[in-house]
Amino acid sequence: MALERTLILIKPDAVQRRLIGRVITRIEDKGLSIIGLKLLQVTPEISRLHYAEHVSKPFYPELESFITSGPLVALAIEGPEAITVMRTLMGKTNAREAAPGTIRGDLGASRQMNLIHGSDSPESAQRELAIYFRADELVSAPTLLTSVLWAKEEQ
Ligand code: IDP
Ligand code: MG
Repeated sequence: MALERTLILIKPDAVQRRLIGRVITRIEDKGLSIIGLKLLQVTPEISRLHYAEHVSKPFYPELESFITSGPLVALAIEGPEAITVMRTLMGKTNAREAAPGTIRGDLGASRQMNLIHGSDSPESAQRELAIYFRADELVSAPTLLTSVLWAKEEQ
């Protein structure tokens, strides 16, 4: 099973709503490791880099003004199949349609202000992590819990 890294953003709506702790708790509860963490203000330049696939879409101007509207928290998360595990934990893009039990499903009701970003593939994860973190800002340490969180072949 692949040990993966993924980029998570706790978006400005969640920061404004004082939900940083609750979102991080859900990630920690799942057993994933935080290997990088910072609070920052995204600039229009970073937004265009990050959302390169959406820049030409009609909703991009709104998305840029939302993602640059205030501080956000960037997290580098590591664990077995962390990319898919995080996408499942986040729920569907439109928080109104996201299942109860997911972060978006429980905490939001908007398609745009949907609290959290998570990379959608290994290629995106690598590309996006490099936007927010230098290699020396990531600290991956084995957790003592590994043997009680995952079977040998899952680690
Ligand atoms: P994802 O965040 O679930 O991967 P994407 O389709 O990659 O969803 O869209 C990126 C972000 O752009 C979404 O999380 C959401 O904040 C915003 N967004 C997506 N679709 C729309 C839309 O149709 N209108 C407004 N904002 C949107
Ligand atoms: Mg996406």
